[in-house]
Amino acid sequence: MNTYNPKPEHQFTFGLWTVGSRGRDPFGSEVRESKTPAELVYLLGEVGAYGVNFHDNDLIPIDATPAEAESIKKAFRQALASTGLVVPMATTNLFSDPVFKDGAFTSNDPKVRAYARQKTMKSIDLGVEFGAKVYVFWGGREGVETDSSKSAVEAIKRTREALNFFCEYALDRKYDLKFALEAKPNEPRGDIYNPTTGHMLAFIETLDHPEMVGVNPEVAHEHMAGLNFMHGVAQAWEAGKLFHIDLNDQYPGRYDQDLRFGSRDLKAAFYLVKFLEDVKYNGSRHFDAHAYRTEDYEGVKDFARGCMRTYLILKEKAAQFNADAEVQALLAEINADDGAMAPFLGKYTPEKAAALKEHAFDRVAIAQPGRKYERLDQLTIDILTGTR
Ligand code: GCO
Ligand code: MN
Ligand code: MN
Repeated sequence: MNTYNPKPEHQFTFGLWTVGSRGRDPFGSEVRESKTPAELVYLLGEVGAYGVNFHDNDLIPIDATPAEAESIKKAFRQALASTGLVVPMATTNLFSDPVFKDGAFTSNDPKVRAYARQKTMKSIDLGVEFGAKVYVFWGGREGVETDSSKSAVEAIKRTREALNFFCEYALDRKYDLKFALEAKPNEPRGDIYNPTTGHMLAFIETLDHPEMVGVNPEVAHEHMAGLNFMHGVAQAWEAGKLFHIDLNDQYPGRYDQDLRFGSRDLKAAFYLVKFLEDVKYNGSRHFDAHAYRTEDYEGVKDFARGCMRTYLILKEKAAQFNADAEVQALLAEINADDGAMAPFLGKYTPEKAAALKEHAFDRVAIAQPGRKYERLDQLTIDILTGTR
């Protein structure tokens, strides 16, 4: 009997900002008391997480003195040692402070752009100090409310210049670090540049060191844009760019909800988990989600356990799908290939093109058979609902 207990090999991670969220929203203040980073590590240890990620200011407040910073780091390090949690990823908060109200790397003010680079370098140092191997860039404020204010082309150039700078910085410092770019279409800005994972993938190829840079796709962000998340993840994977992933859930067309993983679109979550497991994705499964505002910290633990449990349930369902004889027979039938078209497919040659142009296709006959996808989808639903 599978107990769906999280284990280190599952690489389940949470951000300090996720379980540490105090439930503030645009219409209401905090509902949960504040917890220190060390306390949050113990909470994550209790629910069975493997790792914890942080923004620089989740760990060390923006105006902490050097002495305060040292004592916070000491308590955090002790909590990591006693729980066995690791820090696989770190990132910079370039969105909360008023200085970033018009963005960081894309701000129209060069002082802000320079300060953002300074803050990011220090934050990279902090992440590396705790062992992070992946460094995420989420440009939450890199956008506009009015396109009168900023050149969209200039914004891309500024972002490129900043990322090239950090790649050189990491190389210079001999850091064992990869960068992962996280797209989001909007919120907190009216529109954010490079709004989807696909945009990010194209942008990465224009950098000086594209090999150091991949993506960190997030379920909610692609669902906000009305996209099929798994397809974006698959494209990133196929390009060798899936360096990290942010798991949560989201109703399309709504504000940024950060729901517990799998709690909204179970079927989409199933195809995603099945994809990650089928291709043997070997990175963190990071839950970038928040507990409902209705919860106390017991509810936060329920939320965190729920994210991991749903992932493991869906992983089991994916294995069941792969082992199901009827499903596999249907898939074999759907993908049947008698080799007759081999001379026409594959790479281009002038002879192949000429032969293909001459070939007579019986278009009407080819279109006749049904594809049996209704049956296949219902089998998937039966598996997912535990009916099969
Ligand atoms: C959001 C984002 C953030 C980032 C985080 C790490 O919608 O607020 O998903 O949670 O993932 O800043 O870069
Ligand atoms: Mn998000
Ligand atoms: Mn995220």
